[in-house]
Amino acid sequence: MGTARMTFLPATVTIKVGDTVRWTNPGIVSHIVNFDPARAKQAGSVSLPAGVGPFNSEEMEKGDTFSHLFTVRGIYHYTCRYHENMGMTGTIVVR
Ligand SMILES: [Cu+2]
Repeated sequence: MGTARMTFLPATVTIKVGDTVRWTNPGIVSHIVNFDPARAKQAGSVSLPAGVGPFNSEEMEKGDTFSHLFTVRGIYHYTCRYHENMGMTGTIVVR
């Protein structure tokens, strides 16, 4: 038993163009990595650099991974579709 940690770790990651980020769900609570502003609970909580289309993971259960190749510079703010209101948000900075 214990308290689930609804967070992305680390919350902010800085990478270079052409790098791939991989998310892993180590816990029993399902998550969806959400880079789609239309699916954000609060306006502005998801934002992408100009010209970047929305994307997201499938539902991630324990042990599932999701990878994305970042090809456009800029700042990406993303959320967990389920736990945005619990503060489960993150930032990818692509330089
Ligand atoms: Cu979540």
